[in-house]
Amino acid sequence: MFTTRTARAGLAATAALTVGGLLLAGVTSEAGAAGTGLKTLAEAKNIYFGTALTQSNLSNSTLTAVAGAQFDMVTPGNEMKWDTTEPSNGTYNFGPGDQIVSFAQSHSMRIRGHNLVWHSQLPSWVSSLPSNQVQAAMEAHITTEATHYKGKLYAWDVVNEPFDDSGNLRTDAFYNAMGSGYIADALRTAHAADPNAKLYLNDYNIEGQNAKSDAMYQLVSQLKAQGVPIDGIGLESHFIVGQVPSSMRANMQRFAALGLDVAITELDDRMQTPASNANLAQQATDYAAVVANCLAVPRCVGVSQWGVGDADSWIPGAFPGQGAATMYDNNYQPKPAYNSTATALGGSTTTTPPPPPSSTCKVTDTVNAWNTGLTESITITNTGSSAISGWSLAFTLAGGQAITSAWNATIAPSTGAVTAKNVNYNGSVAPGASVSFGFQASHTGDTSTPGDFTLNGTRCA
Ligand code: 9MR
Repeated sequence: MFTTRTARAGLAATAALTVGGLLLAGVTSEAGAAGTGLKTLAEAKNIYFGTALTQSNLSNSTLTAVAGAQFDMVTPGNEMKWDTTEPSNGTYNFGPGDQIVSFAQSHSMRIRGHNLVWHSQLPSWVSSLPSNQVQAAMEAHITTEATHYKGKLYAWDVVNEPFDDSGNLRTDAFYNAMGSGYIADALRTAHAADPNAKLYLNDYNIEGQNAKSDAMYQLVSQLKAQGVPIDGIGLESHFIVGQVPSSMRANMQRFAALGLDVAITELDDRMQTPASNANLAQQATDYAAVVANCLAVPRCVGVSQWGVGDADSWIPGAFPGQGAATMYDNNYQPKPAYNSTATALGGSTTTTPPPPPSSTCKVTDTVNAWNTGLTESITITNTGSSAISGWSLAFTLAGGQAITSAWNATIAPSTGAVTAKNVNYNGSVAPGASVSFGFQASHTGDTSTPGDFTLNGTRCA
């Protein structure tokens, strides 16, 4: 099983390397570096972790810094769609898409082309064509765009969202002109233009097993049986918190069993805003579950989030009152879902351990307590190799303890986190030497001694 994905990843890497000799160095050094971020964790598992980027995103340096550091796959959010690339019949505009490609290449990221044929973001001239001209227009569009980007893309979403919410093929311009055969025709045309790009059908609400994913399964079964070039299925994965389908993994496995790659192409997980902590925690659980599903299915090639952070997500615009759907907040700070994703990818999110005790000081303390009071005697030993000239020892008293008097030191404040400082006659401590001081305190039952001591800013053993 593992071999399958390793092989897939290898093929994918080859595709990236053929983008140009320029990329070779970048990809190699990236893979070799002990980097951080989701992409590094994902690559160690032979998958990618991607994001969508739009042209306007590229002028936000905070966003692009996160994108470049965390993700190794880019899907253009809008820039390769028909309304941008061929706004009028035979007039092509690849400038915006080229900018995304350029950003991706300069950051050693691969690219999922999105998309060639879609009922939406389709210029009106296409749907206004006489139906006997639609096939030629579609084939010309696919051929011209896929040829323009030939060799630069890892994959193409050749047909996007072909099904309606009930699982019937949408009766769009393409279906109306050609029937269901437009899909095979689109795939064949794309394959002829860019034989090395992985060719996908991509849709939403096909993540779990349901009528719509059943319809997609039937369609791709037939396409495979007919020898139509199709390589993968994109599961968009626009989720609502707490609603990742329990059948998602089994659903992915059945597509994989047809000999297809599966990709999570547009992951986000929306909630009411402002986000509650409970929903952010559920979102973390959801993201981890999606990543785990991908890792569990050898033919799952990667996960892409739709956008970098909540500030650039499409959700608030499309679902008023909802948002917070990504791993990064409005300031591009990681959210709980980022940590759960990193953990699911095999990373560690344990907090930085405290520095090991210094070898330059050692503290012992003894306490003598009675029902309402205590005395404590503290000895500092200079275990370092240089003399201490003036000392300041910080420690925290147990709750309820209040210092009433001190000797051989001045201590302030009287409760909580306190600092004891030398008096004029005991500030110098030679290597190997010790100095002692003490205090009397009242207490309310907790007579424990401080756990940590910090001498002149350094923790002591
Ligand atoms: O993110 C895209 C957004 O900027 C556009 O306004 C929107 C128009 O439909 O399309 C968004 O991306 C869609 C993607 O292309 C296909 N799946 C659903 C995505 C969200 O609508």
